Amino acid sequence: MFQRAIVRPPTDNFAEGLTTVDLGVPDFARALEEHARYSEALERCGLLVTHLSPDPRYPDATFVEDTAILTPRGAVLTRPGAPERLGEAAAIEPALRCFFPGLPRIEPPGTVDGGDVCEAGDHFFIGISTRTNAEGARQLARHLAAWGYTSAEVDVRNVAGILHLKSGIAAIDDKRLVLMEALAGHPAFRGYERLVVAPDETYAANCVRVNDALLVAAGFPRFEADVRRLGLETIVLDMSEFQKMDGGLSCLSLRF
Ligand code: CIR
Repeated sequence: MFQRAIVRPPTDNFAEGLTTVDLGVPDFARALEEHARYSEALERCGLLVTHLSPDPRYPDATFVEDTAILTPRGAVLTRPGAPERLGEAAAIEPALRCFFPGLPRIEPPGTVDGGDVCEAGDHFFIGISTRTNAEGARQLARHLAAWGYTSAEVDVRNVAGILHLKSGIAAIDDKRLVLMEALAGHPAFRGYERLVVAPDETYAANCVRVNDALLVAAGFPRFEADVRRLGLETIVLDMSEFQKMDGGLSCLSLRF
């Protein structure tokens, strides 16, 4: 069960962040509104939410998930793979140290974005992407192993249409995974119950299990219907403005 979350609302220069998609310029007022609804949803799931100040030095800083890996046994400060985002780890470090006094970090030349790390119970999938390199993945795996967790690497560099591993997968729990079609047959996911997302709904694969609920993005009716059949509370959230900046539901919070 999660008890807390950390979020950081977007800044008014949010549209200057990185993006690979061609969905238009995000509307700042609407992004703020969507972020507020998202934070409320976390509260509805029983979490105490820490709201950090918007940080105009980093237009992508609202995607706090990329800056740390939080587990019940310890946390690791990442080293984001995009040079423009490197400073975000130091920016969030003091807030994280309040909760995780021992906070090892990914050291150069390693890079890790939290969006590449998917926790499924005591096992972690670590994506190798344009943001997370092999050295970063190895360092993270060592920290996780020291805490008794296992991990497996999943190379997503040749998977079209996703920025991070978690753009294409999510763990509902330690036995059930949501997977984009292109990753459904990957050997790392053998043995799991798989909910496969149709290619035209791939964005929906980035859903987030928070206690008894699953947060899903609005606008993906087939995925939503499949999720409702799982019997979990389903909270549907508008993510239009964050999607324009390559962001999904998981990236907007750190949960622990
Ligand atoms: C970026 O390109 O880094 C941001 N615009 C989006 C980051 C999304 N983060 C995530 O999926 N964990």
